[in-house]
Amino acid sequence: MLEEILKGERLSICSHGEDLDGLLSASLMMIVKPEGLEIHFSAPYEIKNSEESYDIVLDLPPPRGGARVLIDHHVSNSSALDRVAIPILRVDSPSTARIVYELIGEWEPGIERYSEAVRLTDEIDSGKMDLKSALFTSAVRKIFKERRRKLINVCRDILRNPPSSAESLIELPSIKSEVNLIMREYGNLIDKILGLPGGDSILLRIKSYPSYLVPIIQLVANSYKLLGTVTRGSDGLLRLSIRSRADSPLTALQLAEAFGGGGHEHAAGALIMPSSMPEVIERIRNFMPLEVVDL
Ligand SMILES: [Mn+2]
Repeated sequence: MLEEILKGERLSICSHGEDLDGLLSASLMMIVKPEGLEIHFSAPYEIKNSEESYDIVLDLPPPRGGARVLIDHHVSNSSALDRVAIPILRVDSPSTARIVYELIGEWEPGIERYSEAVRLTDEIDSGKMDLKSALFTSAVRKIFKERRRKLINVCRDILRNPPSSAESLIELPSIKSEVNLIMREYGNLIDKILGLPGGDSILLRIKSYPSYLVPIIQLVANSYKLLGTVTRGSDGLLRLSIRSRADSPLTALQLAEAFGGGGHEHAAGALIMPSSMPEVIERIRNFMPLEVVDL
């Protein structure tokens, strides 16, 4: 089926531009269709209300404008499938890249070269982050924010040197210089984050740092049952990003959905009005003690 659609002369693709899953998913499509592919990158909060339409949407909610094919693994996107002609939503898949890999593998055996990269993506997308993979993800978000078109270079690097470890991710040429910049400028913040003591739950309000550092800041998630980070977008709205552990009395998804957001059970997010912050704090405190820290 996907093979048939890929035979079209020109295809527009929109993939998640903020993480390895979206980038590897787009990269795998570039292998089976080296010509005639128009690749866009977006983020869930952005594409959700977009009137654009695409042939294939990867690892994102479908836009209002619709899509021919959606390939995704986010359970929260199951509510907008009426926007899609052919939805391929596998919520049990650890990554969207794995779904793409399996679909393409049906007729393209050469794809096996990327099996290790897909396994690495499974791990990272399921929340198994270490400092190196967090640095990679922060660098990707920095590029997404500052020079989005350059993400295609990261895809090319991934195809040239399929990464099999977090170490190899930060060695990709298009990523390495960004990681060095982040380390130089924000080394102190990184040390401070890694030194937080741990506890029930924590809400970090990030005011004086760029939001692309969130993946690094979220490294403390393992030390708390629930961790929320709040950043302010240029539109004045707050982006709440949540991680929860299996022992949390409130899951990330439950909290996100209470404020109109979505995602995975233990990794979710929502876009909220600044005036909703007290409500977020109160809702968490109904379940467990919460520490609020401004960074
Ligand atoms: Mn994903």
